[in-house]
Amino acid sequence: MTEYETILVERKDRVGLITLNRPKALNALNTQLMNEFVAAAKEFDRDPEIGCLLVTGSAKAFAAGADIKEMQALEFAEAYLSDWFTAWDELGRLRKPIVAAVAGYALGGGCELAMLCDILLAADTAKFGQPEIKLGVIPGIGGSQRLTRAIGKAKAMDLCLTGRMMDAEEAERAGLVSRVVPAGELHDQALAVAQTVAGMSAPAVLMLKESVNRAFETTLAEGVRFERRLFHATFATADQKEGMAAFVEKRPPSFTHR
Ligand code: CO8
Repeated sequence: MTEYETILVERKDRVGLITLNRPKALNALNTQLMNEFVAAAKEFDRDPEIGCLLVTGSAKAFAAGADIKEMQALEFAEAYLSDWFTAWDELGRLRKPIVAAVAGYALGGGCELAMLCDILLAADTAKFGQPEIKLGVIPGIGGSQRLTRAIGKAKAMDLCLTGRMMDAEEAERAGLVSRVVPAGELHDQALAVAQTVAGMSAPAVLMLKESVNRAFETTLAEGVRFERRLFHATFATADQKEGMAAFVEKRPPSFTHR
């Protein structure tokens, strides 16, 4: 497996684990980290032995945002012409589900990275925010869009315009995260969630992710039609036969991901 400097990469059965690893900078997302992260995530996405990705940081920070020291001297033309930080968009195009396990700070680009994932688990120490306004800029990796879709306009405006942080309990109440767990249990619980997903039929998992995401891109009628076509398509898989036979025979299914 490729060697990286800013992330740690491990396989845990069918789960591909990526740990952000710039502890001295609270996992600030610089260009190197972005390139390494996206490369590792794409490698897992292509790997037939991997069914789900898991992304995490440290106890103190998931990621404290894009690297301010790297951005400080950037000029408009340079940022615009290089389409700076565009590689993060590729993460949103991966087909396998990504679980984010967030402890500590998830700010700015860190919150945006978490929102690019599909299932968000938060430790009770997690703090989310889009503090870019305090630096004289605005979110740039989709924060103003994904946060608004996740928690609604009122709270998104409040968070983005004041730059305040929201704790894990508020994030769960607002619908940004699906579960809050004690910090000491975050890793095990997130891994268990990722392993559960990775153990499901891979074709069904990919169709499901695609179908849920379609809800953000289309009308209800079109979305339901899209889902129905994929539902019909699941009957072409061996896993549908196995899953339903296992239910009838009162045994656990053994999916072949075909
Ligand atoms: N960038 C660079 N370095 C950082 C960052 C960051 N975002 N966050 C923390 N660090 C560094 C600090 O500079 C410090 O380094 P050093 O020891 O060398 O001085 C080290 O990490 C530890 O940080 P602190 O001493 O500040 O730790 P505290 O516990 O006192 O505070 C905080 C923790 C509250 C998280 C604080 O560090 C902080 O406010 N960080 C900045 C948070 C922020 O503003 N994030 C948003 C960044 S902007 C952004 O993400 C825009 C994304 C859009 C990009 C779009 C591209 C197209």
